[in-house]
Amino acid sequence: MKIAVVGATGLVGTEILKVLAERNFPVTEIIPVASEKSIGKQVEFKGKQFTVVGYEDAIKMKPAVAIFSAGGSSSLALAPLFAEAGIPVIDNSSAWRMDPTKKLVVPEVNANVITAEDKIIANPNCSTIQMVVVMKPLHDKYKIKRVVVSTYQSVTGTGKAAVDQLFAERVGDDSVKKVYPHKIDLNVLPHIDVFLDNGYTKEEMKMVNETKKIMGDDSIAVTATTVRIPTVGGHSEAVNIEFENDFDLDEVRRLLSETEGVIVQDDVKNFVYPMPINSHGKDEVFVGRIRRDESQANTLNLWVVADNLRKGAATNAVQIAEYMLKANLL
Ligand code: 2RA
Repeated sequence: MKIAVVGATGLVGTEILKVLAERNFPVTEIIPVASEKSIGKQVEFKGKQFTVVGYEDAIKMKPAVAIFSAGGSSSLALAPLFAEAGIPVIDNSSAWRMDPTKKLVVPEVNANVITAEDKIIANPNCSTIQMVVVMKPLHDKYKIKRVVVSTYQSVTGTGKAAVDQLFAERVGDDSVKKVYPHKIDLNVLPHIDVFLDNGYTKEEMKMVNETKKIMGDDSIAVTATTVRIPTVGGHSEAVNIEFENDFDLDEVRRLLSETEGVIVQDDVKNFVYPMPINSHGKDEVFVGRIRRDESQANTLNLWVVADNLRKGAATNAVQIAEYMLKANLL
């Protein structure tokens, strides 16, 4: 089947191509789509070269699905054009996520909400995805009341220019464009995306609002502090979860280890816990430091790590396409 990747030359677009190839999605032809300046460039997929085209040509080529990672404004403008031509869109930007007419999907949690009427499906924010994959089995069993999350996010979440800034600072090169308002190497920025009137950042409010929508439960209280750290391998999160009901720690470990897409790494005696350096390039969500919060009843502490370009973006989008294919929706 023909697959269009819109934003094919960016960090996430490149990862989408890798994930499609690795997971053997039944691709007959890749249609790489990018902005004017990249049209005509070559993109490699499974050893073959494909030429980057503009969106109008891509629509004419009638792909079975278009996976978008081209930023919010491109998505707002272009996704409806694909959808109107009957091409389902899976969109990585924040443009459609909180639109009540659009589904926001993490396949392990709520793939079943997708119907044949859905022509634009939203992929959630990276930091939200890895958290809800772990929350879902625990919510089903013990009912979550409140989540307090602090994130430690990779510069890859900002894009290639941020990776360049980090490595340039590391070698004392001052010539690159700065994408953060401060130095990022040897530093920590309690600031991801723009600040809002309530004092939170947009990234923090994404974690609050998207979590409720994906879990289909507005009663779950969430508060977040999102932080950028000088790493590239993935996002890490300290997650504190208060349940309605008490839990058994061994059962929590068992539930998580039986959850699709989750790998438990929790053997502190041998210093085994998830780290972004190990999640890099992997599709799963890693969880460890599983322990009771001794300061409050029915409350659990977890450390959750995933490659934000993979499960946090490309892998999740490809998994949505896989689900749609299996459900005869493509
Ligand atoms: C970040 N959440 O890490 C963003 C990327 N979508 O900045």
